[in-house]
Amino acid sequence: VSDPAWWKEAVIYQIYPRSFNDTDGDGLGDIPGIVEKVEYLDYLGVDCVWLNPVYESPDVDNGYDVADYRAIDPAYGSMDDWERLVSELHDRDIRIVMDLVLNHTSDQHAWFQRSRAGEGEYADYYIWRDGPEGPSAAADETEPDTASDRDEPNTLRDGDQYPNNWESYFEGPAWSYDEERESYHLHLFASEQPDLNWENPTVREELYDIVQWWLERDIDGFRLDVINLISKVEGLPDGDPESDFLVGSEQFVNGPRMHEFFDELAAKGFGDRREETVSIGECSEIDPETAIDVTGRESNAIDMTIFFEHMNLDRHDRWEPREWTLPELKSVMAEWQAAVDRGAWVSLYHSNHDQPRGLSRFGDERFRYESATMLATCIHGHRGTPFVYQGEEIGMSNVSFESPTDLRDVWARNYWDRRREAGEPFDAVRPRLERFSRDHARTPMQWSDDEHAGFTEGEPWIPVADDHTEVNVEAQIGADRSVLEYYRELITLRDVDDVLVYGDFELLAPEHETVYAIRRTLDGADHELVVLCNFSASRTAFETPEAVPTADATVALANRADPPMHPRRVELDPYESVIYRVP
Ligand code: TEU
Repeated sequence: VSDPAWWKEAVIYQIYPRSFNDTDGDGLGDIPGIVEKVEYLDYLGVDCVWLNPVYESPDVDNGYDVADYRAIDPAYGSMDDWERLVSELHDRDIRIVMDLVLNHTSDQHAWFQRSRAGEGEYADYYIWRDGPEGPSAAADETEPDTASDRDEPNTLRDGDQYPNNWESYFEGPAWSYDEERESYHLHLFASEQPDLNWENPTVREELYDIVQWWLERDIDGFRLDVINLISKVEGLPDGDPESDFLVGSEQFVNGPRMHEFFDELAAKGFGDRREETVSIGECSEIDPETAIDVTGRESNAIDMTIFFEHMNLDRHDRWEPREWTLPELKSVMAEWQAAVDRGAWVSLYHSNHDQPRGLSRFGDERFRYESATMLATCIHGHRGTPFVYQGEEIGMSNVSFESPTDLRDVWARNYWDRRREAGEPFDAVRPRLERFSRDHARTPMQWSDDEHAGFTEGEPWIPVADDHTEVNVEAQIGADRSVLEYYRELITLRDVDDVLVYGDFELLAPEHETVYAIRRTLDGADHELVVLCNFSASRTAFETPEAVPTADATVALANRADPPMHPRRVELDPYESVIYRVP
C-alpha cells in the first residue's frame, strides 16, 4: 500500500457533546458524560473521535460561535475534564480531533467587542463596510437586519441597502448593521458569527497560535469548520443574483488566497506536528477538482475534505424537497471516488450534526435494521475515511416538529421566521422543516429505554425521540439484528482488510435503479471485494457483470442470516447488503 496513514485506516466517530450524555442533570451533555462513555466507544471499535466545539460560547449556533478558543465552556465542564477525556481516549488507543472554527467567531469574543469599538489594531480584525450611502445612511433605516425588513430569500432589496448582495447560509443578508461602530459587519452565518478578516496578517497569526496551543495539548488533529470560506475576493464584489447557491458564493467559496492561507496554516499552525496529525477540511460546495488540489498538494495542508454533493441530491435550493434517484447518488459518489484515485481523500458519511438522519433520508424507517446496516455497508464500501455520527450506529431516525417551539436550530428558526413574515402558516412550512432541519441530528443519544433515554436526569435541551423505548444502545448490545453489533463487525472488517481501506473503487451497474454495487481491488492483495446493497423495499434480482471475477467468493459480512452465497446472480431482500470476498 502506498502512502499509508492512520487517518485513512481509521473510523471516526463524531460526538455532538450537547446531545451525547449529561452527568450533571442540566439537560445538556457534558465532557464527564463523554468520559463515562469511552468504554462504549472502545466496544464499538472506533479509532478516533471528532468532538464538535466545546469552547466557551453563547451558543447561538451551538458552539460554532466561539467566544474564547482557549477555554472549555463551563456548561461542558472544565479543562481538567477535557484533559481526562483525552487521556482516557488515548489509553484505549482512540485518537481525538477538535473542531476548530477559524472563519468566524462569536460576537461575544473579546476581539469583536474591541473591533466594534474601533479599538486600535482590533478595528481591522473583522470585515466592516459602510452601506453604499455611507456610514450613517443605515441609521435612518428601521433595523435593516431584522427579519421584518428582509425580502424573499435570494432577492435582497435591490442590493443597495447593504455593502453588497451576499446572502448568509442562515437566511437573509450576510451583513448586519452594528449600532456601536455605525457600520456593517460581514457574517456568512448568523449575525452573531462575524467573519474574521483573514486578509489581516495579525488575525492569521492569532489563529495559528490557537492551532498550536491545542496541538500542544496532545490532540490528534482538527476538523476545520468551513475552511474553504476564509478567503474573500478583494473588494467584496456583488455576486451573481441568479446564482444557484447563495448569492455571492462565487466570491467566497474557494477564494483567491485559500491555498496560500492553507499553506501558511500548515507551516505556522500545525508546524512539526503536521505529519502525525490529521487535518479534516469541511469544505462547503467543494467540487472534486478543487478537492484534489486541496488535499493532493505538496504542501498538503488539508488531509481530507468533507464534501456535500450527495447531501444536496434530495433538495433544490436548501429547503425544497427534490426527488432523487439511486443512479444519481451513485454517479455523485463515483465522481468523488475518481477524485480519490487522483490524489484526493474524503470523509465518507451520510449523517452529521447538520443533516437530517441518513436512515430517514436514504434508508427506510420501516426497515430500520436492514436499511441502517445497508447504508453503513455502502458508505464503508467506498474509499475514504468512514465517519459515524452518534446515534447512527443504533439506527436513530428523524423526529417530528409539531410546533415552531420545537425548533432549536438557529438556521431552522431563521427560515421559519422568514416564511412566517412572508405569510406562510407553520403547517405549510412544516414539511420542509421536517425534511431538512438540523435538529433531527441533535436529539439526545438514546442509551436506554429510561425516561429521556438515559441521556439526562434533568429536562433535555431538545426533546428525546419517542422511539427511544425501542431504539437504544442497551437493547442492542449483544442482541440479534442489532445495528450496533453490525457496526462493530463492519469496523472490525476494516481493521483487518486493507482492500476495504485502500482498494480501488469501481462502480458496477451504474444505471441499476435499486442496487448499489461496488468492486474493490488492490494491487498485491490476495482477494477482491464485491459489495452489493439493495436500496429498495422490494426483493430485487441482480447479476454481477461477467467481467468481475466471482469464483470461490465467500461472504465476509451480510445483514441477514442467510445471504446468497455467491454474488454472480442474486436475489436481494429489502435493504439487504452483502460484502463478498473473492480470492
Ligand atoms: O457547517 C457549514 C454549513 O452550514 C454548510 O457547509 C452546510 O452544511 C452545507 O453547505 C449544506 O449544504 C458548519 C458547521 O458544521 C455548522 O454546524 C455550523 O453551523 C456552521 O459551519 C457555521 O459555523
